[in-house]
Amino acid sequence: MFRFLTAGESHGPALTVIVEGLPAGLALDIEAMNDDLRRRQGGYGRGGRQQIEQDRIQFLGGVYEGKTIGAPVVILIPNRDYENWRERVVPPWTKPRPGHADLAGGHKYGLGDLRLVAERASARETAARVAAGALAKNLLRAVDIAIGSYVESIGGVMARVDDMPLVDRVAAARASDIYCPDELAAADMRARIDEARQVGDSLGGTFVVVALNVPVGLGSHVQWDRRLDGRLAQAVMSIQAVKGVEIGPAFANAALRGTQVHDAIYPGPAGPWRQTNRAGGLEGGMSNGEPIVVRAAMKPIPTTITPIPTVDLATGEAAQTEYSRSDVCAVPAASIVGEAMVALTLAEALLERFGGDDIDSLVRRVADDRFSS
Ligand code: EPS
Repeated sequence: MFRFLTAGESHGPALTVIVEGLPAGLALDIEAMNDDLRRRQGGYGRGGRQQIEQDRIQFLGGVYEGKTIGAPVVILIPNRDYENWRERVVPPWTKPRPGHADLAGGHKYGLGDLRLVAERASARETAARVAAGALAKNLLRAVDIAIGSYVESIGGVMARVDDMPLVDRVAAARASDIYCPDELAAADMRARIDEARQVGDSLGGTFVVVALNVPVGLGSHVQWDRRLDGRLAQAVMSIQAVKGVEIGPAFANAALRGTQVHDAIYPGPAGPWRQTNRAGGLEGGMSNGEPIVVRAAMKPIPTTITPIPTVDLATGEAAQTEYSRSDVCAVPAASIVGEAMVALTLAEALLERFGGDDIDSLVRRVADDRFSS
């Protein structure tokens, strides 16, 4: 069984994650893992907090001489900002920010100080998810599965990438400070973010995660909770501020006829072959061998300099939200979290299908399956 759990608060001593179920003997590319953490911290539109943090992987267990040993892997990411906050006396937060977890979380857990809700709801937690996802990517790389992402839109500015192959989109996004493969659109996105910063507002957008060379048959059609499209949607939807998830061009497909949507199958030298991928790599809740394409919509960050009407829960009176430091736009960062959540979901599905307590037997089984498909 492959599973992971994160713990830690945004301004607590550290974030941590335990990942269980990775096969033994998996070599870990620590530089690539730290690079994912660095990419998550970056992206045009971030606020002051990222000047303070410098996230790096620290292993506390499960790894020996750069390889997994089959035991749970424990990763620690210290919060540098902890030192700045531990002595600070902060009055209780009683004005819930619309769009944040504050109102429902305070009610549910009986916490009068809404900061205690926000501390865990904060997207700072995604550093731990990206660390876990980076671990999963080592497993996926061992069987030649590649994960990438790109920012597709910010604040209504859309990238035009239809003519660009997926691999080029992902490569161009890596070279961009806003993780967008279309340079013209990227310039407009930056301008939109600058403008939002100036007027004290925030922006959302969409990003796309792709998985290439995924073996056929991950997930299953036989039971609802084994369907890989549903599992991917849940994993990506669970990212803070994500409110929509789409597999392939699903919403556009809904307006077309069946013969315009379904990807015709042709005989090819390496087995059945397709010219199109409007299914986004998933049919019947299973991977079909085409690239998996998952799109996510992120709402604008709920912490805005411009106040939003709310209620002061201490008095029951009408009030305005109070600003606390935040990002203007975190869509680029969220795209890296999206990669992590897709990697973790695929790692789980891969291990379900091919098993393997050690990496060599897993790699052999995947290779045999690809050969016979
Ligand atoms: C966040 C608020 C900001 C973000 C934070 C998410 O943090 P702070 O309150 O310390 O300024 O920068 O994201 C991170 C710290 C991170 O590493 O991604 C929130 O309220 O969700």
